[in-house]
Amino acid sequence: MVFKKKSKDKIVETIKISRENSLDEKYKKGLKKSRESFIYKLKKLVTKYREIDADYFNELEEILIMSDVGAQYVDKLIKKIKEEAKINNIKTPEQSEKLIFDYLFKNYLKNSSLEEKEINLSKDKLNVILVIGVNGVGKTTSIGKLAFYLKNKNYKITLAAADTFRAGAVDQLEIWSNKISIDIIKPEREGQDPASVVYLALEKAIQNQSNILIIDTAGRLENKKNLMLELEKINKIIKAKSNNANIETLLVLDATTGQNGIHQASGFNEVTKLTGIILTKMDSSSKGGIILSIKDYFDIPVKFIGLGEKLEDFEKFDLVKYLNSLIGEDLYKNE
Ligand SMILES: Nc1nc2c(ncn2[C@@H]2O[C@H](COP(=O)(O)OP(=O)(O)OP(=O)(O)O)[C@@H](O)[C@H]2O)c(=O)[nH]1
Ligand SMILES: [Mg+2]
Repeated sequence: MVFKKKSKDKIVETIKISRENSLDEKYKKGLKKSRESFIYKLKKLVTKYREIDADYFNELEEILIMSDVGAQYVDKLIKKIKEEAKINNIKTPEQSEKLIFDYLFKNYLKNSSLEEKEINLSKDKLNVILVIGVNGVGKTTSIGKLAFYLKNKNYKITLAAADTFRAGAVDQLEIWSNKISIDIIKPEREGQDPASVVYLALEKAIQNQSNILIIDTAGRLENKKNLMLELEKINKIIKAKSNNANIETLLVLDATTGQNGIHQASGFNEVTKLTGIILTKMDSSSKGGIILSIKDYFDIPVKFIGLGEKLEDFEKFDLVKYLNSLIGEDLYKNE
């Protein structure tokens, strides 16, 4: 049998397409619960209402709030849909649905492009990623996943175990570093000042020419004064020691905690400048709308999402894949 040799371009293209397909699948699987709660209910409105009347809008409001889109955002959205429906003479729930999706899409982007929402990493200088958030949201797990994700993109990574507060936290991060085979800087003694671990880790990351240093911190309930002091100290050291590094401060939020996440984001945002959010446990949540709500409220983009407990259940946040997965149709495309 004679096989026709595929051109290199064609093979590269095939690999690209299959990677994209598996990414789409990952999103669809991870957002299954949210999709079921959101779109199935929305579809019910289509059979229930012939026209978009006051009852329709009341039910729509309830569905959006139950999906954690957030009351303030839902208000804005419903007003906009009513306006647009009037202007464009839209009468049916089917037509209204498309207006809703388009509004969600456009409002997420507001004044910026899709690319601007990505993590800012340079290969020419050190990048420091500081990971913060309250207890148990998935900081340490996300750091393991993020390190794995970035290592696969050929970055050299060092981890800093600056959670010196909880017994076992350092070991937990070390397990990840062993699994992925990357360097980790640990405290020399229990209860050591986290800022001093950051100091050592920066030295080490510069010395071993890492591209990225990812810093794990202790989970805390927002005791603002202490938090502020500690983050201030850590930030000062990063600025002083890191030779003008790119600094990303990522807040980890647990999607299952719903609107409480907004409250947490607000607390941390007052204390330190957040550059992005890692939203974990999307697979366990049926309230995927939280992403839209956070973006609308703070204009802080979700940069990564956790889609399960495995190392590879973690992806860069992609608005198109997210909305398509939530809607259950490939309605939008990445240009
Ligand atoms: N299903 C699911 N579980 C997750 C995800 N991310 C984290 N978890 C789980 O959440 C739990 C807490 O994760 P940790 O990484 O220890 O959270 P943490 O924020 O570091 O916790 P503290 O250090 O105690 O503040 C673990 O059982 C993780 O497996 C996710 O995306 N999906
Ligand atoms: Mg932790």
